[in-house]
Amino acid sequence: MGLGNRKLKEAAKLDWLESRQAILQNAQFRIEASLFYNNLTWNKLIPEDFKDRWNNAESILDNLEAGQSSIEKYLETYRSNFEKLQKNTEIQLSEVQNTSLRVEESFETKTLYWQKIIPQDLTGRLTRIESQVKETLSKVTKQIPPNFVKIGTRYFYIDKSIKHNWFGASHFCRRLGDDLATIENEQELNDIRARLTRDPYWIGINDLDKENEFIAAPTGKRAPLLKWAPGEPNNDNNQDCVTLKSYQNMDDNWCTRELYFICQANTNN
Ligand SMILES: [Ca+2]
Ligand SMILES: [Ca+2]
Repeated sequence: MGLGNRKLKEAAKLDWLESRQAILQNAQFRIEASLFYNNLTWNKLIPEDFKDRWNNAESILDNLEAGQSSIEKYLETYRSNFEKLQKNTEIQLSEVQNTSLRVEESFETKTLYWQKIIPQDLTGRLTRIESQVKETLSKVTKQIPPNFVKIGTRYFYIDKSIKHNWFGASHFCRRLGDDLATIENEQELNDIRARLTRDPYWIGINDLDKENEFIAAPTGKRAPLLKWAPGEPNNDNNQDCVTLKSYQNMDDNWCTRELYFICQANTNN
């Protein structure tokens, strides 16, 4: 082959190489440009403090998860405690209800028992009984004063413990609602004398107002019966009040003497 041809071939090769080189450069440029623009894009898209913010967000998320876990644990404990409390409350309520039921049953049983043994008209019956008792008591106390004995048809109090002068004795009888005794007839006189044990006794007769005019103190009138012991009344040194003895009929005596006495029951008042 001639020199000219060789040169042409070399030139063609050189052109080819140059063209390839140009393509390569172009490609390299495009790659570099692409990288450059990609970096720009990423730099635009990803903020500079991305890592810090990411870490911070992760940290917050961790805390939130931990917090949520705590809350769940708390809620679980709360639910458990609440259930226990509810259960205890139900048990207590049940116990209270049972107790209440037992009390009501017991009360009902007792009420029924009392209703059976206590008559329904108890108050009415009691009031009637009280009224009858009061009436009977009133009659008895009017008719038979306490400590009095029946002699004949009348009642007498024959004192055996306290001594009084005639006036004190009269006062004593009046405090009982009665008077010193006057004697109405000989039978009564004998019956009273038979009961005397601590002679002498005052009776309700005197001549204080007018000498030798013996009156019955309760009435102020002449004594219904005057039955004197022998030699009486002698008004010995001014004797104006009358005594009676078991072994002796009436005798005028000194009113100031301290003696036992006989009261008569005034049953008519
Ligand atoms: Ca006298
Ligand atoms: Ca006398």
